[in-house]
Amino acid sequence: MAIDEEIEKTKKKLRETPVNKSTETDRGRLKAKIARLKEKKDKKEKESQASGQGYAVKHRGDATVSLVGPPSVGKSTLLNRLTNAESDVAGYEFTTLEVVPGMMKHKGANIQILDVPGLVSGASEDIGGGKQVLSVIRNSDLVVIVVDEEKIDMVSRMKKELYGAGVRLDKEPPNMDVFKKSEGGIEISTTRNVALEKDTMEEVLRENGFLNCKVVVRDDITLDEFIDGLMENRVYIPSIVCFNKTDKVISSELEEIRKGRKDWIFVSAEERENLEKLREMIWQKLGLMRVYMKKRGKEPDREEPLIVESGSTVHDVMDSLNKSFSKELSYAKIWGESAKFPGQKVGGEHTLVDRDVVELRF
Ligand SMILES: Nc1nc2c(ncn2[C@@H]2O[C@H](COP(=O)(O)OP(=O)(O)OP(=O)(O)O)[C@@H](O)[C@H]2O)c(=O)[nH]1
Ligand SMILES: [Mg+2]
Repeated sequence: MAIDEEIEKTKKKLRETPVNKSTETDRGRLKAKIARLKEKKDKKEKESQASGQGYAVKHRGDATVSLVGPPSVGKSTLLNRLTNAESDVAGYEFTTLEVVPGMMKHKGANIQILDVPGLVSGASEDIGGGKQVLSVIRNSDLVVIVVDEEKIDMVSRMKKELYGAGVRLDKEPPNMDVFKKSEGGIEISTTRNVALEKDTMEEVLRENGFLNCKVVVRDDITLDEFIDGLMENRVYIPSIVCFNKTDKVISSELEEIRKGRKDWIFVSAEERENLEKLREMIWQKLGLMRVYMKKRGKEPDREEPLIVESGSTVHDVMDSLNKSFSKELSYAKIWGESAKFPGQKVGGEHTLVDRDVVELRF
C-alpha cells in the first residue's frame, strides 16, 4: 500500500530527526505530513467501507457510553449489571465479538451503554477489523476503559491506541481558529503566551495545503495540538478508567494499586460492589442535568425529566424539546436552585441548573 509505505517512511525520518530548537520546524513538517497521510488513508477506507458491512449501532437515549478493554476483564458482566442487556459472559477470551448495546436508567435519563470488544493493540492500524470498533468509540459521548489486575498495564496501551485513531481523551480542543482564504498567503496571529514558533506553524500549514489562510492561536499549545487543530478527524471525549474484579484482590494489594490512581473507579461487577458509584460517575462525566417541565397551574412532571447538557439555558431547553413554538417566548417561570425565589420570571438566556422546574409562557 503506497500510503502506508509513505507513512512508515515519514515516521522513520521523524525518529531520525533529533529533538531540539533548530529542528522544530523540520519535525513540525514531518508530523504534519504523517497526520495528513493518515487522514487521507482514513478517508479512503471510509469510502470503501460505506458499501461494505460495519458495525451498525443505532444511537438511542440521551447519551452513549462505550465500554472498552482487553478480553475477559468483565465488560459483558458490567454491561449486564448496569443495564437491561443480556450479553454472554464466559471465562475465556473474546467471548463477545460484536458491539452489544444496553440501556441504563439513571436519574430519569436513558444512557445507552455499548460493550465494544476487541480494542486490542493495532486497531488504529486496522489489524483485525479494529477500524469499525474505533468508529463506534469515536461516536460516543464517554469512554469507560475497563481493566482488571491482570490487564492493568493495558490502560496506557489502549489510550495510545485511541490517540492514534484521533480520539483525544479528557482534553479540550486547542484554542485556535483557521479561516481559509482564496488569496493572500498565510497570516498567523498569536497571543503573547504562545511559544510555538510561527515558522513552524507556517511549515505545518503549508504541508497540509493551507496556502492561503488566517490562523489565530489564543493559547500556548504544543506542536501536536496545533496539528490537531488543523485536522478534521479529531474527537474530544471524556473518559473513566474502571478497575473491575476488586473481589479477586486482597485488600493490602488493592490499597497499593489505588495509590496514584485516585481518579480511577474500583468495582466488582460480580459482587455488585461500587456499581452505584460508577453509575453516578458516568452521569457526572457526561455533564448532563435534569430539567422538569411544568404546565401552567399543574404540577411538574417529576417522572420524565428532560435531559440536557449542564449549563443549558431556557432557550437550549426549548431547542431540545424538538418542537417548533408558534409564538416567541414571553418569559419563563422557574423554581429550584437557579431561581432567586420560587416562580421567578426569567428570559430565554437564563442559565438553569440540575433539577430546576421550568414553565414556559408565550
Ligand atoms: N471475580 C470476578 N470475576 C468476574 C467479575 N466480572 C467478571 N468476572 C468473570 O470474568 C470472566 C470474563 O467476563 P466477561 O464479562 O465475559 O468479560 P469480557 O470483558 O466481556 O470478555 P470478552 O467478551 O471475551 O472480551 C467471566 O468468567 C466472569 O464471570 C468480577 O467482578 N469478579
Ligand atoms: Mg464480553
